Amino acid sequence: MHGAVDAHTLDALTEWVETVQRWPAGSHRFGQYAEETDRGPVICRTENVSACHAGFAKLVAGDLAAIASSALGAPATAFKDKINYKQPGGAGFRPHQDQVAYPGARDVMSLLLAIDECTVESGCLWIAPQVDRELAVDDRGVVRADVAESLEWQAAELAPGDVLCIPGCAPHYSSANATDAQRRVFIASYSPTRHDYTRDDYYGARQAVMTDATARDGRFRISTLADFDGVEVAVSVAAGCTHS
Ligand SMILES: O=C(O)CCC(=O)C(=O)O
Repeated sequence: MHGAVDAHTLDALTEWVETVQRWPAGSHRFGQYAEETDRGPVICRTENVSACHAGFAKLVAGDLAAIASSALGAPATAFKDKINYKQPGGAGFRPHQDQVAYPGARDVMSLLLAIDECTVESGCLWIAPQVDRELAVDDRGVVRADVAESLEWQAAELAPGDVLCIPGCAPHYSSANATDAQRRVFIASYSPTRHDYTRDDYYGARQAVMTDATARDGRFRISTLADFDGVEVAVSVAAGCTHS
């Protein structure tokens, strides 16, 4: 969807992202993650942004909820959101399905809002929109390589302010950012309001699944699945948020 947010909102959004991006790694209790790149450690993701930022909270409950409701054909409620920064040299994500990644959620629709230009070179999303069922996964929880190779992938190049709707079963992946510019996106995930699946449901389950999975395989993860290809910058996380 081109120009899903107007120029005024896009300007505000860029300012909000820059504020959140300055939060130190480990300072946000839901996750302010950093990765190692050739240029040094950089912030790669903020999880549950709207929990601590009124501007993002309004966008998630307002304009983006209207788009999600229309895509789902039913009133939609957000249960998750995040910023992926993909700074120059920042890593990509292996093929995965959101429906598999979000414990207990049904009929998921994620909305990816481009903050910067997303091109093949900067690591835009690649999506196989025709898939409507859960696919076989490997020990990381991502789509098995042979299955991923058999799919027809489309590059979703986006301009700032564009929104890509990602149905829960649509596999997607992205490559590393090979440019000198940031490729930041805001992603909010919804399910039909009638399912009564809440932000507390999701974030409670997420923490438990991630703790168990990392205890089992020792892998760095910023998601329930080990889909992120980045290299960890280990930080200690306080029980409560310490960013301002
Ligand atoms: O930001 C990206 O390139 C990948 C987004 C995604 O699929 C995810 O965060 O799970």
